[in-house]
Amino acid sequence: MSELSRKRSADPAAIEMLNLAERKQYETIWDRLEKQQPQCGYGQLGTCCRLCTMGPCRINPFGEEPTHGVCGATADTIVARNLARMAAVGSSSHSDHGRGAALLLKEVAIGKNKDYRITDVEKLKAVATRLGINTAGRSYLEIASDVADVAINCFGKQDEEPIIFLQKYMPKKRIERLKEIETMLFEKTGKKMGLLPRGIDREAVDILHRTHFGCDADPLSLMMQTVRCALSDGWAGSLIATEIQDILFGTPTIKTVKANLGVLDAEYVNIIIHGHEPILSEKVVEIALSEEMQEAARKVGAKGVNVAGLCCTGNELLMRQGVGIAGNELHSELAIMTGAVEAMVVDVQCIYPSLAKLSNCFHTQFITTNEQAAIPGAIHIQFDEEKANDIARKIVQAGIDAFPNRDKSKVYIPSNISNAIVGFSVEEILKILGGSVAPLVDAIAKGSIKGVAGIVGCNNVKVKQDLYHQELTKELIKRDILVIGTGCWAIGAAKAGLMDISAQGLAGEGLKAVCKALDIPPVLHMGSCVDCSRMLVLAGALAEHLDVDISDLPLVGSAPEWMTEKAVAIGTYFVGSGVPVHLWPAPPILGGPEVTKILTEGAKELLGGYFFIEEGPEATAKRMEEIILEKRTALGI
Ligand code: XCC
Ligand code: SF4
Repeated sequence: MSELSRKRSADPAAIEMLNLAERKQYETIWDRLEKQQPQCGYGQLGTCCRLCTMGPCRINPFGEEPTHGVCGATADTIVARNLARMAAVGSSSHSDHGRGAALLLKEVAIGKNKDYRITDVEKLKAVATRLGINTAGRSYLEIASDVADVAINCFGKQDEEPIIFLQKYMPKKRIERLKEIETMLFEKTGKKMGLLPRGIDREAVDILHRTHFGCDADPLSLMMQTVRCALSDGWAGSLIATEIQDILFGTPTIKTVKANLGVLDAEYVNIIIHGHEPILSEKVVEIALSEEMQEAARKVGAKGVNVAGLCCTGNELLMRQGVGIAGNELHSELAIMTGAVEAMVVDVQCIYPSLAKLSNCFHTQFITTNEQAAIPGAIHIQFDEEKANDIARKIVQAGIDAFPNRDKSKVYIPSNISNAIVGFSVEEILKILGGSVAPLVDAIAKGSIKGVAGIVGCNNVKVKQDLYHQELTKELIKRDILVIGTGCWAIGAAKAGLMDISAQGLAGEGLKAVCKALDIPPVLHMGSCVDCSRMLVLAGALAEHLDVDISDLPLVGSAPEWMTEKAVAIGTYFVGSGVPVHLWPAPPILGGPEVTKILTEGAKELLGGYFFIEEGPEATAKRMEEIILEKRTALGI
């Protein structure tokens, strides 16, 4: 039986839990994938359409009939519309998260919300200054109110100007390049194809509109709007989430944390927070760790309350508060199966509906809190920022109340636990570099670091959990490529010990020397998925320092186990920002040869960033290194 588990995950803790699942007959996401076989080939190629009720239509991939949908749509039209919609959904998820942060900042600034406060005034002033907001002689609440207004305006403004956050954060050279492409495309085709986003909400709605029945059928124009929408996520929606969360909860600082299921403690009330928004999770941590709640836990026979994170809200907590992380996305069912989780508290995104049913096999309280992610079978405790303290108390109490119902005979916590050094916000990176990116640029110019690879994205049950993440990361650092990243990749890397200082030993000589001098691991945790914006800001700082475009830099991205629509948005905004991005598994575009060509070759020529597909960590690392060397040669280094 362990044979099967070993095929499913590279994480020893997961393998143990999968063995247990098999013994106890708990159904897992891996089992459900098997039941879905064979999966639809049209869907995999992207050539099925159900945008109207004359369909569903599908296109024969072998060039035989049917070659067109009922309305006459080609495979490329169908593929392009489907991909555009994926990016719109992904961008909207990140950006709506950013909106929540912006609205909360406003409420705090005007004194309407008393349950939250501004933690990082220095960051507030830095963001305000960058946005051109006057800070001299003003109270920090006045400044915060203005920052919130600028952010909120990015969502709903109706003029044609690029979004303010993008204007103030994206390097000038990239903005100019995007403008040039817009002009060039108009001159060449006579069609208006915009790349600079006007409003966050608008660009997603634009995609919904243009992919409605009987609108845009042109793959190129659909793909350009997809890039525009994704850019509104990277340089505004997600960036707003990151910047404002830093203001509210503090900019991450370097710290050592623990990762993997071993962070759960059998003697404590264990509360896992899963999802994405620190507005909920920060509060739950604050309340759970209060003396009042610790005492309440002791009263029911526990040693106290232990909080652990999962997925991206877990990343937010570990970056800012040093809270241990129980695992990445594929750990969410496994964590409940330990039988030691009193409450799994979730907000939005990446939460399997299956968790409700699985929780019923245990005493675990599966608590949903957000009206945008209600799950049948869960206990819903509606979260409300204005009553955050009271509601968080109720949530933590529900966990404590469940402790006496724990069935000790069902408890099994794998002992696996790794140390990880995390907290690499751009601010911290600059601090360790002595205040400017110059030392990093020098190390790259000298070749001790060949370039920088950003790895992001999910676990995908179709890929052996964490294997690609770990092996690719190791292959890259071995080649003297500094690896930075976010999301479930970061958790996978942390669990594998790749963010421990000892990982320096796995790096090539050049990278190792730099990491030793700076006392950092060769693999840097930059946060949650919305924090991919931190990587954009870092890339921007490098580009401005050298007075080049981002696309000139020896940077490359990868999402080697991706699965969500948010990952499509992230990949696309990196491409739109000039960074080549590797994807595995292949996105559902291969049924559209023209779309595939636009996103690979076409994008390379136009944007400098482009997608490429490669299978296997070694082949991918090799290709990523080649790209970096190509960029180095062009820079003359
Ligand atoms: Fe993917 Fe974001 Fe979700 Fe993990 S949590 S599964 S999007 S990597 Ni952000
Ligand atoms: Fe078929 Fe066209 Fe309707 Fe799509 S939009 S389902 S291709 S008729």
